[in-house]
Amino acid sequence: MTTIGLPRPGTIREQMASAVCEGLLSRPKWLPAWLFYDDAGSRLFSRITELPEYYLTRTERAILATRADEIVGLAADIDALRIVELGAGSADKTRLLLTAAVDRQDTVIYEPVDVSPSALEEAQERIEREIPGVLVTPRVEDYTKGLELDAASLGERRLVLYIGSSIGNFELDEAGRLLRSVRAALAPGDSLLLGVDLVKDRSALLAAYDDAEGVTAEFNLNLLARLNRELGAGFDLGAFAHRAVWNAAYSRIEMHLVSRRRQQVKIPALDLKIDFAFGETIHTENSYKYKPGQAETMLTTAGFSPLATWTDEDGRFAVCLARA
Ligand code: AVI
Repeated sequence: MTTIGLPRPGTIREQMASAVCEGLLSRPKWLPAWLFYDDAGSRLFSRITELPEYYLTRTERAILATRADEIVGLAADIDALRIVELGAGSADKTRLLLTAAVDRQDTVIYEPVDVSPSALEEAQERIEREIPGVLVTPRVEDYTKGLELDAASLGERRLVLYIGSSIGNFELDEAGRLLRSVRAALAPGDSLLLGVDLVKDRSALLAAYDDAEGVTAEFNLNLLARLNRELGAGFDLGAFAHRAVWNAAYSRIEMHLVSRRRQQVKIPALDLKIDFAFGETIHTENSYKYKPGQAETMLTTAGFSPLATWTDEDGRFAVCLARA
């Protein structure tokens, strides 16, 4: 199974078609997690981040709220800071760091990197309106295929943000490659801020990925709804159930869609008829949970020197700062 790695070149529809053929003709069946994030899926993910069970977002936010000045101070050391973010920046967490940078140096350049021009436009409009002193220079780029940054000006340090536990959706070898590509794009003295979710009590993990209101179930099932909308597939959403599993051996939460009955699903546009046995699953996502110290080891292997790690008092989430 590949994970979140974004589609290869070609239109999104072509990429979706090839991912669906590859994943649904495999045993076990799988679909890549990038398929979650159409407009409906992105809206559902925003709702997930506010759920009481989904501790990740609010825990990381609380760490950043307490530590933003310290992080910016360590990253900037002698020079002015330019902040790069992988992904188009969830408003309030990024805002904490940008505000700390503006307090320190009056103006700051913020470079969000994302494949979605509309997400970047929205981030630019919102951030420039809300935080005077921030100049947003968006970059449309798929950072999962290697990051390219212009050389920073003399006397300028870059701080790359990769927060939100996004790294957890990559297989460990893919995550290592991603960190190495970030390191390759940076100059010595630049830094990376990485947010990782930590291993914890199984019941807390399962609740975060199978909430009482059913928003995560809807998010998972939206993947099939998207295939119906965009490929004319014939999935009966009522015939599949959301399942979250804690795979302790791999230290990851897995999300699956379980066939509630024996059935055949037709996707005429792809000339596919997919048979499902009763209880057969489509594996849709992995979300790796790191052991304490694991992120720092991965950062070191990728060529960074870990500078500091901050966690909440229950040790649920870690934010690591490392220097290139
Ligand atoms: C985007 N990513 C960090 C989320 C996670 O927790 O792995 C995606 C998600 N899947 C289900 N809920 C949230």
